[in-house]
Amino acid sequence: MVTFMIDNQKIQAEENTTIMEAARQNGIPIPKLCYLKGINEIAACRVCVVELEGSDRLITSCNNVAEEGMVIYTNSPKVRMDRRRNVQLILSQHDCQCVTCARSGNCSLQKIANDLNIIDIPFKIEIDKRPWNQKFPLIRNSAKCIKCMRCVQICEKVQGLGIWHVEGTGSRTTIGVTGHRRIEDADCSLCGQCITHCPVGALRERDDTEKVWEAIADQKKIVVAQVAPAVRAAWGEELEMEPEDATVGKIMDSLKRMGVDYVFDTAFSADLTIMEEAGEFISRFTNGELKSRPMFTSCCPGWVRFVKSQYPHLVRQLSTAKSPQQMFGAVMKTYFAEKIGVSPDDIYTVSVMPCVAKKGEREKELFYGEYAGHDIDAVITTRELVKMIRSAHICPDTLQDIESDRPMQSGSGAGLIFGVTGGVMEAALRTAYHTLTGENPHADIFKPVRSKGFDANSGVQEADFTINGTTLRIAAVSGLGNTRNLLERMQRGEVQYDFVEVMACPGGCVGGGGQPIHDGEELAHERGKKLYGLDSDAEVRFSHENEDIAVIYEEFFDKPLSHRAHMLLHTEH
Ligand code: HC1
Ligand code: SF4
Repeated sequence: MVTFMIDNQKIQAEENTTIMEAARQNGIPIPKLCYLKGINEIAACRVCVVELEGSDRLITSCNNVAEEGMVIYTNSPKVRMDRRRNVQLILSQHDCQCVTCARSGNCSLQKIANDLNIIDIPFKIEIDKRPWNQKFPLIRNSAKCIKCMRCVQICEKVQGLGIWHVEGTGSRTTIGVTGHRRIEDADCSLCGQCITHCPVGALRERDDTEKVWEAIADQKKIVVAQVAPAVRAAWGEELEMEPEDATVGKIMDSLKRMGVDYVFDTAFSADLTIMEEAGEFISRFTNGELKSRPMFTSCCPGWVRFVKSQYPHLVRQLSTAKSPQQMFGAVMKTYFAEKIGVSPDDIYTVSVMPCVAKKGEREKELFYGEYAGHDIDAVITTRELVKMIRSAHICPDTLQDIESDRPMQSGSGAGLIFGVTGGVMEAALRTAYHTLTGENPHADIFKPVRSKGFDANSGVQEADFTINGTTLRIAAVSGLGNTRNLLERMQRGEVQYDFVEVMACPGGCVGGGGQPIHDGEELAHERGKKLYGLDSDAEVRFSHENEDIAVIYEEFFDKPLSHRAHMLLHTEH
């Protein structure tokens, strides 16, 4: 332990604790912009400066450790002057048009500038405005970039891709796409982690809300929406709702009030995915095709983009089952269109997802009879959903819990846990067990694949399960850096698996790149617990026991892996 003073308060901390962390533990917040624990501790912004008695120069608190006998001031006149000047310098290179910024009201720079009462910028304004492909799902606005390096570090250290790099030096330092490529030619997985870790509005998703409003206003279109599992675990955060109040039923109500005609829960099509994927796994596992082991899940489009660019030889090992988003779109434009007696062309499908890569996934085509189009017409993120609720002037307090529409109404607990790392695997094993043994396991026996907590560097869960005398070797991994490590270990022959689940975002979809942003605070684990709670309270916890799934097979698909199922529910990657 070391003992020292911060702001005239005697403090004790473990050795090697940074000044910032020791202050935080004692209720003394030190402002920061670039710092991200364990990922970005480079003091690029110099907002966290503090004064050390006996030293002429101010020091940064994020990367200097507290030492015995230090006397530190976090808010002395010298500190305040320097901190203000540092923020003013950052503002002199920042497009300060806050009212039209996607992050207005949730911007760390706006907050610190306000906190420090900065009302003028006494420096020459120099904004770096570069062109960007506005059609790409990930949008970068160089004029807002504060060169904090968080995007560079997250993409490199956590996602193992290194799409961003530093260009230039001194006041001309900026961030660009590595290799001076265009973003569409880089290997961006569209995981969106650089967006959720950006402290300002330099990175965001492409806004697709106007497309949805236009479809709603179009009298000829029947707008049919689906809501992903992980959205319910996070949407209330930005609306300051209590977690227990922010139910999926209220999302359904908000969509209906905006003018959406039909609303559905993606948990239904997650169950459909399980029926197809568990069937596919058992067939691949039992036909002795050793070369195609392990089979990889394919419902996460960030992972699919990653494997295609980084490990193309593994693409054939992806499950051919479409993701729940795409399956639901296909079902809405065929089975559902027939049910309500309209043509697929009249249906406009919208999905509400915690994800940016889903905007890329929707570009895949769907052909059905005369129809040539897409499973999904528009994808909005959880953040865009909240913006639509706000722009429709809907007061969250007035929302009611309403059910999703019929006939694809119910989703099982297994479908709900798709939104958290390990959940797809658990759901698939529950149904595979039933297929192999003819009976249900206890719903929680595959719990070992659940993540124990959020840690960007330990996102792999491994387990062996013996069913009917056959042992299955399973892994579930989240975060693309962790995924790369796992694939390398597999290629070196250090580990062998039969079935592997991969989610691009740390923690799974609950930590998705389209979820509400809390300035680098990781909420994936907390949100995941909410989905596990919904699963354990669910009446139906097995995809194969979902009665609406039984009906759709009976009326339309016949059985898993049938010809029609292959046409509509499977894809080539
Ligand atoms: Fe996901 Fe999925 S779980 S990928 O995270 O398989 O986005 O929630 O909708 O499609 O169900 C996301 C979540 C989501 C799909 C499902
Ligand atoms: Fe990297 Fe993901 Fe951002 Fe793409 S979206 S640049 S892969 S962090």
